[in-house]
Order: sequence, then structure tokens, then C-alpha cells
Amino acid sequence: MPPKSKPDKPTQATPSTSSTPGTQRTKATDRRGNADELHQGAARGGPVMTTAQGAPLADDQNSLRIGDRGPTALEDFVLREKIFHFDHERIPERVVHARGYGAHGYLETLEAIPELTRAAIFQRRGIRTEAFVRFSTVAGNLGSPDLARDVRGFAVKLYTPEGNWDIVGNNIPVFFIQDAMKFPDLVHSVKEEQDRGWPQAASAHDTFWDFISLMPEATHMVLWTMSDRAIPRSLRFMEGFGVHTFRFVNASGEATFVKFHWKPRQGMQSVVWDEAVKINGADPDFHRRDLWNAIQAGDFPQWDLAVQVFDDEFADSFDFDVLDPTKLIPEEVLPVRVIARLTLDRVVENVFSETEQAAFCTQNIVPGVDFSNDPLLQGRNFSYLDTQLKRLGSTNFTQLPVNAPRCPVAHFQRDGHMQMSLQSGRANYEPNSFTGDQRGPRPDLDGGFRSAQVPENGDKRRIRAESFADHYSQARQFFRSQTPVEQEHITDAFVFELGKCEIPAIRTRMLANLRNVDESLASAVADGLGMPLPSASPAAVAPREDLPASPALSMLDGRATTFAGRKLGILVTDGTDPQVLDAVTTAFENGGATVELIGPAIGGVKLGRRGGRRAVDHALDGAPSVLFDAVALLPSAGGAAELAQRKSAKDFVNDAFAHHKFIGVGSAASDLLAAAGVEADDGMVAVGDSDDAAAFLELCQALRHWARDVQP
Ligand code: HDE
Repeated sequence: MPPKSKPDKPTQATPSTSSTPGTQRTKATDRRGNADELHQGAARGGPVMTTAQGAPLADDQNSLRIGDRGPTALEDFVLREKIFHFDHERIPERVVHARGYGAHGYLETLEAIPELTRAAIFQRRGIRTEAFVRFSTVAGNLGSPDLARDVRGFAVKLYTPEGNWDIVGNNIPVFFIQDAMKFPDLVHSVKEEQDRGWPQAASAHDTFWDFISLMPEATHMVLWTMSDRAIPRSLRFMEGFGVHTFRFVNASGEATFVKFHWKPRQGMQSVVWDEAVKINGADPDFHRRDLWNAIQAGDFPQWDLAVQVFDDEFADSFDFDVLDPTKLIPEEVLPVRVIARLTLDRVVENVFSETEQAAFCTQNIVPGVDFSNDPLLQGRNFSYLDTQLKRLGSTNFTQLPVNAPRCPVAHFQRDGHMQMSLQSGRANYEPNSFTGDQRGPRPDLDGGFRSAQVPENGDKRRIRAESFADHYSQARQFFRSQTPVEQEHITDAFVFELGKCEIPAIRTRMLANLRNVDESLASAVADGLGMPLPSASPAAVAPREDLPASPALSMLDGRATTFAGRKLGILVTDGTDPQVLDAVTTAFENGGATVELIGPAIGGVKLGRRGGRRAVDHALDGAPSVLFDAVALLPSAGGAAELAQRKSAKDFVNDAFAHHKFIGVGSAASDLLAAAGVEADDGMVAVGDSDDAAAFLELCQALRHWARDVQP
């Protein structure tokens, strides 16, 4: 029975004056206007909510009804407008890189390089250029988990005084394919299989490995995606790469080749696979939360923009074709040169308006930058512009605040869906005699964009250059440049991924390809799969043995590490010693780390030694140790005995141990360690009193205790 309505007065909802629900901005610079007006309106007792047309609302709770319990009137424009807009809230997600997270910041030029490029932002040291960066995974849908094994997109939009320059890169310096023609095939193979609709955000399935095993050119990149680079601990702790060879062009029109690198000043760090799987369950938003938290806490992530610059002579003498995006130039062969620093210092205000509507286009370059003939890059230059129209629905997407250049724009592109600018004047064509000085492009050499003058000729053919034919040598070089720990992780990843392939022939074909990379890798993967090793697949060019290891390709080899920017989780209970707790907290916070407390329940704990109550950040059941970079176990004796009975507490310790984390062990934690079946090793340090905190922090600076021998 429907409840009887009250006979007298229908309820009138009074909108709260503290909310400003209709606040909207149309210009990036219009940061406060509307909100202030609404607040002032509210203060004057005026309306706080309006329709999209601006009509003040008296009731946002109830639709317009005929009688108390009667039908809704079609006349209810308030309801219709609200539902109409809601019905159309979603736009198509990106066909790849759907899951992403963005932040604002700036690029500061550290070195003027006018001899290389005439780009305005590199003419003087100290120039600051506004930037927007969007990180992403590739294969997963918008709602997929952050810790999928995948490449990460690293797309940077620089709002320069000469227009927007987008460096749409990845966290891996090479790509799966050499020609844009194969991109739809690659993406189809990795996305959910079309007849069943799974798996989501995973390359561990038949169609992906079918395609990869049939495309030897993908081998180099899959070595990278099977490495820990594909499961970064944080978006802040990964490198970025422009991948393709681009060109710099100076004021005299002289061109050089250039490759772009982003070097994280926070250092590099990844998680292990078992940890990634568990993070995806415990916090699918792990990466976006981490970035948001860091920026909100004022711990602004930074990357150095570094370049590898080279001329035709180097390109001709280099072992591989610099136009082949499945190849890199080792830093030991051609060192990187730092020219600028990127800082991310502001989170977005609205994820849809900014991150979702951000439209990166590889074709967005500025005077002083140009493309090379890399066939993948050339194809991308079509795809990105095209895809924005599909996704954002109008050629006028460049007018959205996140996409709008910060410099003046002047052109005769007119009309189109959602034209936001008032295109005044009589003439909308060029040349014309109405617009005076602004009548056309700048004729002078210094001002306007000019393509690098490069002679081109040749027969028109569909062909893959011979110089692109070596598919295995750099894959081998990458594998051999990894530390044993990293090699083991790569092997485990291949075993896991190929183990998910149902069709044995696909696994066999991949093993045959891996024999061309490294015999020890191929046989370890075959062992892991419990399959015989097939003969090596025929290679178009025999893989080279003579490429020297490149330590720069490893994440662990000789890299300086720090615990700054990382997170310590401290397990506390009633009775925890406040002095030790405070000493550890202070030491880590002074070292630039974040400290979070985990208690048996979210209500907090009552510390020992008259320490009083202490709030905790997490309840144990919701905060597995995978969410932290290191853990400290500081329960009281009674607390430890109770935790020893709880599976979540034993898992907390077990996982921290299994994931090679450093563990600070309080004087009363032994019951818990014993219950978890964990034995002390060099990766554990006693934190029995306050003096131990510094030693614990020092240990944690190595990030992981790789020497710990644990089975995956
Ligand atoms: Fe992309 N890629 N891509 N890609 N890509 C897109 O553009 C494409 C490639 C990369 O945060 C799409 O706006 C083709 C290489 C990033 O918004 C689409 C080819 C690299 C992002 C597209 C490639 C990338 C994208 C999907 C081969 C690293 C996310 C939605 C010829 C250097 C940007 C969109 C963001 C997004 C096409 C290959 C990086 C469809 C055709 C190589 C970081 O246009």
C-alpha cells in the first residue's frame, strides 16, 4: 500500500544555503566569479539553485504533481531539464587509455637551448609554462583498477605562448608495433575478447598473446610490459618517454633529431605482482588516490625533462633505425641532457571537465618542434584529432578550458557544434581587406610555424623498411640489462600470462620467440609452464650478442633510492608505547614520508603509558599491508596476542614479508610474528625504543629487501 499523503500542505524543500550546486565556469581564468555570486545571492536571501537557464528554483525535491498522489505534469520543465541533462552525462570513454588521472602544474626551463630549437619556452632559463598531465592505463575501461599490468600513458600538455604542445608519451620507451596500420589489431587483441567480453584490463589471455606471438616486432615491448615497469607503485615513481624520434628546429631552420624523457625526481619504484593483484582489490583507485594525496599534502611530484639530441650522422651510424618506435637509444650510447623540470602542484577541480575532456593530440606542436618520419607517429597524428571529435562531439573541443591555448588564437574556423566564442567582424575568410593587420598568416620566418625542410623522395609503396627488421636484439639487451631480481619477475610474469592462455599452440609460439631473446629466459618460462621448449622461431635478422648491457634500462641497478614520498603503515593496538610510536612517526615524517596508523578498529586506540587515545587512519580489515611501502608492528603484548588470532593481522605481516618490505618490529610483536609464521631476517629491525627509529628509516631507504628469499 502506498503511504497516504498528508492532506494539508505538500512538503516544500528548502535548498541548503551552504551548497552551491549550480556553480559553473566557462573560462579557465574565471576561477571564482559564479561561486561568489551564488554565495552573495544566498547571503541576500536570494536563490542558491537555478535551472540551466537561470530560473531560480523553489523546490529541488519534488516533481510537479496533479494532486498529492496524482500523475506528474509534462509541463514540469524543472524535472525534465534535470533528467534530460542527467541522461546525457556520459560521453564515450577513450578507446584506449580510458582510465586516467590528471593534474595541473608547470614546466620550468632549466637550460636555454636556442641553438637547438626556436621554441619560445626554451629561449631563456627560468621560463615557466603551464602544464596539464594525464596518466593512464591502456587496456582497461574507465572503471578498471589502477594496478593492472599495463603500459602507463604519460601525456603532457604544455600551454606555451606559441600554442599548445602535447607530448603524448608512455612510461615505456618503445612500442609494440612499427606501423600505425597495426594499431587497431593490437588494441583489439588486448581488449576484452569480443565473443565473451572478458578479461577486463588484462593482457593475460589468448587473443593478446596470439597476436603478440605472431608479431615478432612486439617482442621488445612485451619484455618491458612483463617487467615491473608495468606495475608501478605510484604514477609519481615512473619514467616517461616521448617514444618516437621528433625534431627540434632552430631559428636558422636547422633541424636535429630529439627523443624526450621524463625522469622522476622521486626515483623509480614498482610493486610486485602479488601485491598489485591485492591492491586492486583493496584500493582500485590506488594510483589516483596516491597522486591526489601527494599533491594535496604539498609533496609535489617532479620530473626532469631530458632530451637525447642527435644528428643525421649519428642516426646513420646507430645500430638501429631511429624511426623505428620498437627501438630505443641506450643512454649509455647517447646520454640524456636535462633541459627543464615539470612540477605537478594542483589537483583538478572537476575530473570530468578537466581530466576526461582533456584532448591530447600528437599533432599539437609548436614552432621549433617537428615530427620525424616514424610511421607510427605519422598515423597517430591523424588518430588523435579524429578521436576527439568522436569523444567530445564537436570540432570546438579546443575551446574547452582544459584544452584552450593560453595564448591568443586567431583563425577563420567558424561555427560547428557548441561554438563558444563570439566570432565577430564581417570577414570570415582569408585573404580579406576587412581585418587589417590580422588578415593572414605571418609571412616572416621568425614568427610562424614552418616545417623542417627535409628532402623526401621515393616510390610510393606499402613496405616495411629493411632497417626495421631486427626484432630481437634490443629485447635481448633489455633482458640482460636487468638485475637477477628483475629477470625473475619478468620470467614469473611470462609464466603467469602465458599460463592464462588456453590454447597450447599460442604458448608454444611465444616460447619459440623467447628463445631468440634469451635461452635462459625461454627455458625458465617453459619450466614454469611445465612445457617443452620448441625450436626457436625463424628470426628475420639474427639477434645480436654484442649489445652491451645498459644499466639505465634497469630500475634497480645502482639507482639511488629514498623513502621520501613513500608510506609507512604502523600497526597499533590498545597499550602501544606512545614514545616509540611518536619517535618512529617523527623520524619518518622528517624524512619526507607519510605515516598512517592502522588499528584493530576505526574508533582508535588507547595508548599505553598514559598516552591517551589516538585516532587511527584505518581499521585493520580495510588496510592490508599492500597499501604501504614498509610497516612497523607496534602492538602492546596484549594487543599482539589478540591480533595473533586475526587472519587480517596475520595476512598483514605475511604479505609485508612476502612482498620484500622492511618491517619494524616492536618489542611486543613476537606473538604476532610467530602466528604469521614469519622468521626474523635482515629486512626486519627491532624498534624497541625511540632510538631505533633512525635505523629503521635508514633500512627502509632501500625500499625493498630483495635479498629475502620468498617463493612467489
Ligand atoms: Fe595512443 N591513442 N595511439 N599511443 N595514446 C590514444 O587518443 C593511437 C601510441 C597514448 O591521456 C587515443 O584521446 C594510435 C603510442 C596516450 O588522453 C587514440 C597509435 C603512444 C594516450 C590513440 C597510438 C601512445 C593515448 C585514445 C599508433 C606512446 C592517452 C583516446 C599509431 C608514445 C592520452 C585519445 C590521454 C590515446 C591512438 C600509439 C600514448 C585513439 C592510432 C606509441 C598517453 O587517438
